[in-house]
Amino acid sequence: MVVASPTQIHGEKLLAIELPVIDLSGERSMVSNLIVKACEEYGFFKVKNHGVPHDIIAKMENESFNFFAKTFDEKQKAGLANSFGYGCKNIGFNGDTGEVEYLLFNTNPLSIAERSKTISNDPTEFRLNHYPPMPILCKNKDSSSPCNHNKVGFGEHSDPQILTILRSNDVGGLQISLNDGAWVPVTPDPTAFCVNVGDLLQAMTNGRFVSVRHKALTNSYKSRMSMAYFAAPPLNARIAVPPEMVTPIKPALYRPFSWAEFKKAAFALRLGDSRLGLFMMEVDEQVA
Ligand SMILES: O=C(O)CCC(=O)C(=O)O
Repeated sequence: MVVASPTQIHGEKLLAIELPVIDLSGERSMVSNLIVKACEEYGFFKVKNHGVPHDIIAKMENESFNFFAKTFDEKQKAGLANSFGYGCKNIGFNGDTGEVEYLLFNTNPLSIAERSKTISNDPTEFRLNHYPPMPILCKNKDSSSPCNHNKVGFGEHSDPQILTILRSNDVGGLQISLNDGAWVPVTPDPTAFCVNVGDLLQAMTNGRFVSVRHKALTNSYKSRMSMAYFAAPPLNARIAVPPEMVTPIKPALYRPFSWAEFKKAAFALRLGDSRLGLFMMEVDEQVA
């Protein structure tokens, strides 16, 4: 069950959300049911006993800190982030910015293809995000109003792919948007992975699973480091809802499209824009 508990962030009380935590070492059908429930209710959940050895994650985190501690000139030698490389503050190609620096990697397609039939064996994206500490300058110290000016590291967005696997160090900052539009912080847990539904999975399930909007704020005195793997299908994959998920009560919400088409549309929009909106059926097209 999901419970919200108050967290104090620089004077302002926000409700932190306890996302469902799913133990992947459990019995398979039970794990599947829990994942479905979490995808329907929150679109976001944590997994433990994921099988990725702790020492590999720790090594990855150390190497990441070493990289981001280098000078700007050194970091730029990794190449530009327009394909795979280093980016700083600019997110995407349409003017979005945030207090974040990042490294984009190619994943090992062969290794992924060995494990999944759905996820593309085209190179997919792996991203390291570093949010340097941003001290909070509180101008009105004498005022009774709360001093809560955490900077936006990574602005509000949903992920376009099928799903994302996100891991962070023990520094909070991730927030998700609930149905009512309220933003709630997610408690960091470096031993778990967060999994979130992406836009494609929302379309493939006719809106049954939700692609949740999320953002990351900077911490005032500690670095947040997150790593995200974005699981996407092959470029020519046709994204369509299976007929059994379409009923007179729940007519098809989205018209079929290819991942290439969706990606192109996503790249032309701002980070926070709704991309699925472009692929929604008109009411008179919605036949069950
Ligand atoms: O750093 C985080 O927790 C969020 C990162 C994120 O949303 C992204 O890389 O798309």
